[in-house]
Amino acid sequence: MSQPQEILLAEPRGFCAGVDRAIEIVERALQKFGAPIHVRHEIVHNTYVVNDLKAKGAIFIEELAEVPPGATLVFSAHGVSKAVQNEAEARGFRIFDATCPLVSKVHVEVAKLAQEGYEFIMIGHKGHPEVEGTMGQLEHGIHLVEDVADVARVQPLQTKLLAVVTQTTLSVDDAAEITAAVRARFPSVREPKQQDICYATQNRQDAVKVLSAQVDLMIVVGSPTSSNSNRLRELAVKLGIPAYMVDSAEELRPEWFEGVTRVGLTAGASAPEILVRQVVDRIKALGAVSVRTVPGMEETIKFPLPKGLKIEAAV
Ligand code: 10G
Ligand code: SF4
Repeated sequence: MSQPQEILLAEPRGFCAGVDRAIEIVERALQKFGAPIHVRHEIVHNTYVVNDLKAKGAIFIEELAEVPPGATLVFSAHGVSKAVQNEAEARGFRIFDATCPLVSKVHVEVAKLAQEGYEFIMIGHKGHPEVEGTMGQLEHGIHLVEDVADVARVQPLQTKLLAVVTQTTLSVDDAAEITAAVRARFPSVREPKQQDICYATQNRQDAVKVLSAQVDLMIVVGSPTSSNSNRLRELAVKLGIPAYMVDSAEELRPEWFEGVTRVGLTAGASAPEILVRQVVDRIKALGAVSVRTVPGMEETIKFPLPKGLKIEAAV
């Protein structure tokens, strides 16, 4: 007789501090200024979150030309280039910047080192908005590498003042391997004091590593556009566990759970807990009998809201 099926929940999972803050910025802007609030790019890469904010009056756009004069505009958590920032200011919008402070920190570092004459090698995924935003802090001098093979091809103009920066949501292990290849080719390259991959990415990947040793299937809640969610699924697969990413409980397929005793469940940094709860209910309906959390790193970090959206002190 087969054993009863159990669900093991990863900890931490789901929303990070940057996502919490970004969503709160849009919600507070809606409360304070009324609908519509325009948001450049999906505030975070999650279908549920975007649809929920749309229902409350947010309008998501990619081009600033789509935003009417005088409108309130929010930049997504992934950050924007200097060109986008300058254009938005020139068009006179009321702007709230929901760029995660940990992404802004990378932007500041790039600007500071560029002043000192540095050129950059950026490790990241081509076309991702965070990569466009970070590379777009400078007009030139940032070279993108996506993998170890790219490191052999990259051609900086000089190698004396060269620094590495990375996207915040990369695979920690892949980034370490690519950084090692950069170091091998350019031994004097400057590396970030603390890696640019953020605490939330690191903690969610660490939790998947712990969970993968205990389960025979991994489900990741996240949208297809979410880089960090994709990395969680890939990591479980690399560790030898069949893994699927779902945007909602409806996407779960009964055949995935056949013969499975322990199901691991996690969620990307942009995936809300309500979806995790719905996935748990669906897996239970398919036959799982118990749920338990596998304890992991506790997260207490919280970022302040921008000026103008903080709750005003009562007078
Ligand atoms: O993982 P990515 O960068 O695709 O973004 P996300 O919206 O799915 O999750 C939150 C992470 C960021 C805002 C990037 S710093
Ligand atoms: Fe910020 Fe990290 Fe969350 Fe990105 S994944 S929004 S860098 S905390």
